Amino acid sequence: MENVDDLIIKLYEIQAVKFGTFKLKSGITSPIYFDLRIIVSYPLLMNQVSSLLFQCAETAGLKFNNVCGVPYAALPLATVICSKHDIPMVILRKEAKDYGTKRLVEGTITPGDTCLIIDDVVSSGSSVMETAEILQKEGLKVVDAVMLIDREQGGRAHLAKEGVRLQSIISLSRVLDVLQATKRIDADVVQSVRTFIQENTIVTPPGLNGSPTAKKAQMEMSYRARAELPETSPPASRLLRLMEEKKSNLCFSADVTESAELLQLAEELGPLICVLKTHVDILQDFSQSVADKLSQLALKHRFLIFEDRKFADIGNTVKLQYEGGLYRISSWSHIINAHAVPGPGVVQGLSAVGRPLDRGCLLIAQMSSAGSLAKGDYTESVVKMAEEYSDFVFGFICGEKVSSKPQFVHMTPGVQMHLRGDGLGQQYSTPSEVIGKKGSDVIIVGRGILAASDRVKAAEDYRKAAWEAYLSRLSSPSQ
Ligand code: 5BU
Repeated sequence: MENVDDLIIKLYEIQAVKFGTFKLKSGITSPIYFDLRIIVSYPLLMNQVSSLLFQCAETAGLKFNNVCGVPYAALPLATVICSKHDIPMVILRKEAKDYGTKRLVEGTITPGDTCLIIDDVVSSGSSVMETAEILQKEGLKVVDAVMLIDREQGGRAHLAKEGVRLQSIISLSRVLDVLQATKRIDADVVQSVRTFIQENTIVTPPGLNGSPTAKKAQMEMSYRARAELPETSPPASRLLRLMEEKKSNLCFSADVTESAELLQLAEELGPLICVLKTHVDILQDFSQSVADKLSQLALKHRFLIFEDRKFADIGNTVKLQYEGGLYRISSWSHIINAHAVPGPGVVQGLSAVGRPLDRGCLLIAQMSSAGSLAKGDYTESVVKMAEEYSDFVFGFICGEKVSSKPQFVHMTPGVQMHLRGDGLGQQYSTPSEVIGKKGSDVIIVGRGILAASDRVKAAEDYRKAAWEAYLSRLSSPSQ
């Protein structure tokens, strides 16, 4: 390989880099796709890329005792490097096996050793961070990572804040320049990729790198960027995307007792909201046709339906409650919520019904009512449970941000602009407090809208207030 430009052309020729319309795991559509797994079919190229990665580490003077390639693309690359240069390697499992040692990392580990992470492509940096965390749990230190391609989506700054230095060989800009200059792609394609990257870049607060507070500081990502993370589940990704598209982080709590009014509200407020929340058991006249009509309105106005059922029983019972009965909630509600009180069985039971349908669940980590017992250690245990079942649980009902993991969505009830309570224990905060100060993502508003003389105008006021709080949070380095 003469130089990096030749490598780019070669990668394009073997279709390790492709242009078109690619649905990413998160559901978002990207105009460019890298897949370096194909490289195993081209041994010469595999050797060349491995050599480049090793040279890059050497030139930068990196010190390490062993190497870990992020599966699967970088696994053969790490193997070649380790074999050629006589360096011990560790292998990461994608999932812990459920027999034998249950380890996530294979290979001999000496706690205190430094492990170099190797990967093919870095975008947000979160998969490098996930790998680093697993290795660190095993006692290894991770200070450096070497990547073949940097998609220039803010991963470098994100990793720097977490104490991991990134070296990369090829930038996305270089890929575009070389392929355009050699007439392999045209200006329109280049522009569409640049726009996509711009819109999906992590915003990292400036001035924090290297400071002692850097590790603690929360990286502020746009909803769109969070939707695209590989660890974001399909329901969360769908919600985050439509929030960004509709510029709405407002969930309307349609607490009315007649179906006709519910459907009218869904029709009128639908364009302004990202989620419509129901309490189906307060409707006097529920029938399957109400659920069907609501589903049609959800499609028409692009909002998700959230049945606020607060499941809280043993797994087998909640499974029956979710799927069957009069309401057949799983057939029409995209989102449900549950109390963690019964233990993981409640999530397992719900997940058995909801996951095959691509539904998602919010765990109730905190409540808005005065004297709520959901606080402190309880809230922390709820967050742990969510992390354990993150293939179905995609977020929380809470008063404030309870998890720093960007794939989780935080939704907060008890929101009004003016009132301070309802005489029955409800406590209110304003949209700007909830989104701007407490770091939640979505406000849930019921009577603040329902009690207004002009409900559409009230909904628009809440949408605007919550959206502006989100925008100023994005541009504020102190958040
Ligand atoms: P309000 O009218 O905005 O106060 O209605 C709040 C809605 O959110 C209502 O449907 C409650 O059942 C729901 N809610 C809540 O207020 N507080 C909580 O902690 C949870 C749900 Br969980």
